[in-house]
Amino acid sequence: MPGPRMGKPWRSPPSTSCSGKMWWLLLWGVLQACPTQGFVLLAQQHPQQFSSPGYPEPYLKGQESALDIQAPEGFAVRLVFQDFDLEPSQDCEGDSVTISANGKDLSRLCGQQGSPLGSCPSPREFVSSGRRLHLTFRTRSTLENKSAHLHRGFLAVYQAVDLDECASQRDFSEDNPQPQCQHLCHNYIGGYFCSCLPGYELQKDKHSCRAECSNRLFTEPSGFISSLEYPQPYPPDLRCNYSIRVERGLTLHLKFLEPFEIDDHQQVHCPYDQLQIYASGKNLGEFCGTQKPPDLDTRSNAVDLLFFTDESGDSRGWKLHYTTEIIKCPQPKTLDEFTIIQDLQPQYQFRDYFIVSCKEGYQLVEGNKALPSFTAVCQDDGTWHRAMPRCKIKDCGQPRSLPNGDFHYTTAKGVNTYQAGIQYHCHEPYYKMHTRAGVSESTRGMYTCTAQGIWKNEQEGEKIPRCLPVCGKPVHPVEQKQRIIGGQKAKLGNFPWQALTSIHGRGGGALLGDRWILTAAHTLNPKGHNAQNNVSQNVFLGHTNVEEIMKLTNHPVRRVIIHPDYRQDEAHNFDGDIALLELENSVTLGPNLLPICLPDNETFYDKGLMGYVSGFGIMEERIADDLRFVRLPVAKREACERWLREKNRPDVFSQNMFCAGDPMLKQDACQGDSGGVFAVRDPHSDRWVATGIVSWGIGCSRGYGFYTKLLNYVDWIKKEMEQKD
Ligand SMILES: *[C@@H]1O[C@H](CO)[C@@H](O)[C@H](O)[C@H]1NC(C)=O
Ligand SMILES: *[C@@H]1O[C@H](CO)[C@@H](O)[C@H](O)[C@H]1NC(C)=O
Ligand SMILES: *[C@@H]1O[C@H](CO)[C@@H](O)[C@H](O)[C@H]1NC(C)=O
Ligand SMILES: *[C@H]1O[C@H](CO)[C@@H](O)[C@H](O)[C@H]1NC(C)=O
Repeated sequence: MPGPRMGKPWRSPPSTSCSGKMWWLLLWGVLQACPTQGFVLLAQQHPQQFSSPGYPEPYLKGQESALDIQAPEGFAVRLVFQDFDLEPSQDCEGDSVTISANGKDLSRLCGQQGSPLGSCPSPREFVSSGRRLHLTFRTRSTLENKSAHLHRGFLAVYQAVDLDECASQRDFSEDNPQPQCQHLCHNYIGGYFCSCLPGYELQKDKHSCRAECSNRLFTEPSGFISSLEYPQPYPPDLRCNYSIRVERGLTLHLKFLEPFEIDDHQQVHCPYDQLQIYASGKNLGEFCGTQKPPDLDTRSNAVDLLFFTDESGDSRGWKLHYTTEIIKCPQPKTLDEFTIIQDLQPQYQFRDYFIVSCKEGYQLVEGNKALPSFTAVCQDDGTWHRAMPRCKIKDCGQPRSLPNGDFHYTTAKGVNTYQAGIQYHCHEPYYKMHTRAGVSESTRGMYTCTAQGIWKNEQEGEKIPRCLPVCGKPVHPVEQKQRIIGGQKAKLGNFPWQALTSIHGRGGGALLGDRWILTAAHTLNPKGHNAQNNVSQNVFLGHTNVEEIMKLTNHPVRRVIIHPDYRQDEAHNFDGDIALLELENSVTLGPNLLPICLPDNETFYDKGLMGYVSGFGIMEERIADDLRFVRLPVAKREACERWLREKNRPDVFSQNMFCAGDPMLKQDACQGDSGGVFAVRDPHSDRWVATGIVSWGIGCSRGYGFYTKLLNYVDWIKKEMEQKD
C-alpha cells in the first residue's frame, strides 16, 4: 500500500518572503532585503546562482549578513561553490562563510580555491539534511586599508534536490526530526511513504504498522498460511481470520508444519491463545500447545482459520500448507442383497451419480414410499443428495377371492410376495372351473406372484378363473329302479333344480346355471288373461316342502323373457311355451339347489325313454304340500296325435312339442306343475337333462301330457342367457 506523500514537489515560481533593500547580488531571480528575518532564497530543481555582496568586486570588511535557502517540502538544498575567495585566517576566525542546518554549524569556510590556507570548499558541495540551509557571511573589520589584500567573495549555485527521507530511516540518528516508518520506507522525488510487512496494516498516522489479519482471504487452489512473524513469536492481541475460499466441489486439505506452538495451559483447554478451524461454518476444533493438529480433509471449499492471541506469550505460532482436491463422495453401499447399483464406479466425485435398481421381484422403497427409479448425485459437500433406498420384495397383495371357489397357497401360507403361489379351485361338486380345451383345472387355477407384483396365471394372465355351475348332477338322485304307481313324494335333493313359482297361481320351473329359471310362458302370460297384468313374480328354490321353501329366500326376478313365438291369445296353441326368468342375484349352489342340463341330442326324445316330472302341483284334486314326481315314458308322436284326434281336440301339437305318458297308467303332470321340466338321466354322461317343459294336457292323470321340446330352443336359451341386459 502506498504510503502518504510527505511533501509535494515544489513547483511554484521563486518568490520573496519579505520586502527590503537589495543586498545580495543575484544573477538569476530577485532577492530583496528583509531586515528583520534576513534573506530567504527558495530553491528550485534547476540550479540558480547567488553571490556574496559586491561580487566579483572585493567585499567590504566589517559586515555580516545571513541567508536562508529553503527547498520545498520533501526536498533538500544543495549548494555548490563555483568561486570562493575569502581572506584566509586561522580556523576562519577572520572572514568566513558559515553553513548551518537545524541550528548546527556544518562548516565554516574561508581562504581561496586552490590555496592551502584556510578551509576552502574546493569544490565542495553541501546538502541540507532538512529542507533549509542557513548561510552566514561575516567579514572582520580592520584598521588598515590594505587594498592589496582585497578578496572577491564567493559565487555559488543552489538548487532543490530530492531529500531521501528513507536514508535517515536506514541511518537513524536521534536528532533527526524526520518521521520514521515503522516497517518499510519508500523514497520518491519530493517525498516518501511508509508501508508495512505482510500481515500488518499501516495505521492512520501513516507511519506505524499494526498486525492486521482479521480479514485475510486466500483463493488460490493451494498455498501456505502462517501466523505473523512465524517462526518468530506471534504478536499479541490478534483477532485473525484467515479465510480460504476455493471453487465449489473442491475439498480443502490442511497440513500443519513443524514447529507448531501456541500458548497453552496444563489444565484448561487453550485459555490464552487458540487456533479455531471452521469448515463450511462447522467447527473442526480448537488447537493450541505444541501438538500440531492432524492433517485435515475438511470436505469443504470454505475454511476459516481464526487465530486469537492475548497480550502476552512468546510461542512461535503455526504454519500450514493447504491443498485442494475435487471432493469425493463415500462409496455407495447397498442396504440389502436385493439392491443393485448400476455400473458401480471405484470412486465417485462431485457431480457423479449412481443409479439403483432392484433384483427381479423387488421394489425400490424410500421410507414407506415405492420409487419408480432412484438416482443419487454427489454434492459439493461430498455427500449424496439422497440416502440409499432399500429393495423390498414385491407384494401381490391378498389374492382375489374366487366366487364359488377358493384358493390355497402352494407356497408359505399367507405370504403374498414375489414367487408366492396359490391354487384356485371351485367348490366341488356344484361348481367346476371353466377351462380351455386341453387345459386342466389345476393348470388354470395356478397363480404366481410375479416380479411385477401381480398374481398371474401362465396362460390367462391376471384374469381369475370362473367357477361354473355343474348341471344335472344331483347329489341324491331319485332311485330309478323303483316302480312307481301314481305320484310320489320327492326326497330332498332328488330334483335340486326344481323351482316353485307363484305368478298367476302356483307353477314350476327349473334352475339353469345359477341365475336363470326355465319355465313355461303360460305361467307368466296365461291363456285367457287378455292383458298382460302387472303381477309379481315369486320364485322359490331349494326345498321339497312348500312351507319350508317359502321360508327360504324369495329370489327376485330381474328380467322376464318370454319366447316370441308364444301366443297368449290362442287358447289352443301352446307353441313356444317357454320363458326365462333372470334372477336378480346368483344363487349359491348346494346339495338342494343345483341346475339341470339342456339336451343336445334327438335321442332324448326316443319313444319309451323314461323321464321324471316333478312339481308342487295338484295331486288327486288338491294342492300339494310337498314336491312330488312321476316317472313317465316318452310317447310315440303318432300315438299322441291319434289320442288327440280321438278326443276331438283342436289343440295344436307342433314339432316344438313332444308328448309323454301312458294312457294305461294313471299318472301325469297336472295344473300347478306347469313350467316344471321333464328330466331324463343321460346314461352316457351320467347327467340329468331337461328335455321338456310341462306345457299342457287334458285333465290330470289321464293319458298323455304335452311338453315343450327343449332341444328346439337350446340355441334361443343360450343366446338369451349370454345376453347381458
Ligand atoms: C471470517 O471470514 C469469513 C470470510 O469473510 C467470514 O465468512 C466469517 O464469518 C469470518 N469469521 C469470523 C468469526 O469473523
Ligand atoms: C307395474 O308395477 C310397477 C310398480 O310395481 C310400475 O312401476 C309399472 O309401471 C307397472 N306396469 C304396468 C304395465 O302396469
Ligand atoms: C346322440 O347320441 C347318440 C347315441 O348316444 C350318439 O351316437 C350321437 O353321436 C349323439 N349325437 C350328438 C349330436 O351328440
Ligand atoms: C582606505 O582606502 C579607501 C579607498 O581605497 C579610502 O576611501 C579610505 O579613506 C581609506 N581608509 C583609511 C582609514 O585610510
